[in-house]
Amino acid sequence: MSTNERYINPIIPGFNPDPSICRVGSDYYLVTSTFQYFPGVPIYHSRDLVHWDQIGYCLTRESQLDLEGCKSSMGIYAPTLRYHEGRFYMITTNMNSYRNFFVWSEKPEGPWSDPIWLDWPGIDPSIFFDEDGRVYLSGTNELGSNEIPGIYQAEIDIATGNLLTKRQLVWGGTGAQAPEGPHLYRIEGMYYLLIAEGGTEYGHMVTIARSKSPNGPYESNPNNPILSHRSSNHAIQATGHADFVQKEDGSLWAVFLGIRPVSVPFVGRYHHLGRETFLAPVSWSIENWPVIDFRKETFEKMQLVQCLVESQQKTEIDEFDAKLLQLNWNFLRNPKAEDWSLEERPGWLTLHGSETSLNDIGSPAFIGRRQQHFRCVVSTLLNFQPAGEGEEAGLTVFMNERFHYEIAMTLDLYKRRKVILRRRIGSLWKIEHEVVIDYSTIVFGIEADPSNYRFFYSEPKGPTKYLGSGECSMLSTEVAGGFTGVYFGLYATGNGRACTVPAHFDWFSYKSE
Ligand code: 6LW
Repeated sequence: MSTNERYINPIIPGFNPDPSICRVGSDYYLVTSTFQYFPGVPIYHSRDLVHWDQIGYCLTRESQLDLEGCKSSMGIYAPTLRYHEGRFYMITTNMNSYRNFFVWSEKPEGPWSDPIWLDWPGIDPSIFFDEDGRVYLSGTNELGSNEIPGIYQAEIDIATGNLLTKRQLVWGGTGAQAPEGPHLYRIEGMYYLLIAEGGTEYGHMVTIARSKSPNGPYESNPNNPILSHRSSNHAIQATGHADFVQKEDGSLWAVFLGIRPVSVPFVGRYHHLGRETFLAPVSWSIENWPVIDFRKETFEKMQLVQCLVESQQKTEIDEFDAKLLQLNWNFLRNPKAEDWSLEERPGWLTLHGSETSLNDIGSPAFIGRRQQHFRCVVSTLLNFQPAGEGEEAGLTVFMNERFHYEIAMTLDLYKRRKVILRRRIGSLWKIEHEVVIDYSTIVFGIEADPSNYRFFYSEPKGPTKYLGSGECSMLSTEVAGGFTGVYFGLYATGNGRACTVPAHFDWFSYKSE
């Protein structure tokens, strides 16, 4: 692909922030942050920088990723992915314990090593392998301390994780808030330190400094930022937190995060799909500074207009007949083995609702996948015969434990089965509609457009009945806060006590328009 060819951005739609990328031969690998979700840090593969397939996760074991009690939007923050002499390294912070660590693997699809813990504060750790064999660790100031905000660096022994030199401030950025997300590169004999500033919201930007030595002093680019959509009416906002990759042809490309807000006229802008991964070419100024080329002229070439209508289309039907869960499913925090099974009823996903509900900072019986398209329809077939008070199973659109909507089956006071549509928005929650049913096998679905979710159900092969709707904006980051995006999830819960019966899901379908 050259800069003249068209491609669709975002290259990885849906909640996929803080991308970090590396190339090995003609293969590209990319990782993103995952916060309270498990497994952690998906690893994507591409041959052309545009089409990406997930090939695994870096953090698949509790020994690598302890999310016990993890608050939403804590857990795994911005990772960095690098390859050196036959090994992939992924370094990140687990904000649940506020500790930095790396894992390594010879195979990007995993399994990855146990964590090598670092005596290193701050967030957004990154590593750089220099040509002379030295390895540099960089990251932010220690949050909540008196350290001067900026990028700190030290040499590290990559075999042990021990620091070899004293941690020192190398660049404070251009003076905007939250200098973070550093990555160091050596390009034609110069060291370039790429960082994010301004915070990950609408003021986000990418800035750069350079030095003849990895230890500095660093000279700030007089034309910083090299990417920002702050104060613009660009359809893609909050662009920042970039990483560079060089193609085999020598051209430089950047991956970075951005958001696609939906405007509600005279009310505000809301994004509910989370921060997504974008791609743009990098050009060089005559003074040898890189510029991320995401201007209006290249906008057309990249079909960014189209991406606002939709991302790359997708139809996925999971019949739950494989031995392992498909890679796109995530749990909330560390799942309990007894809560879910693909074997109990072969060809079905079985969830054993526990006392933990979708309202808890815990691990309910839940599997979810990202909403990646504004316009899409998800549906599932559930077989469930709730027997006790509070037992419930269904389909949720989930931002976090305080912001979620669900269509579900439960019992009414007379122990009759009923379908409910519940919406929880912060401290407010309400069952908006309920309908008594006399069957126990039911299709639940959600139709999404950029502004609304419409909830429907049907008896298998029966007519579709709409139960109501809810605004997407109420599940957006602007309302719900945090760093994640919306998931569609299958779940079961006993709402305070364990369910006496399992919930069986025969299939799950995700169709973008
Ligand atoms: C991440 C920081 C950021 O650690 O948001 O956009 C934080 N940048 O670099 C969480 O994703």
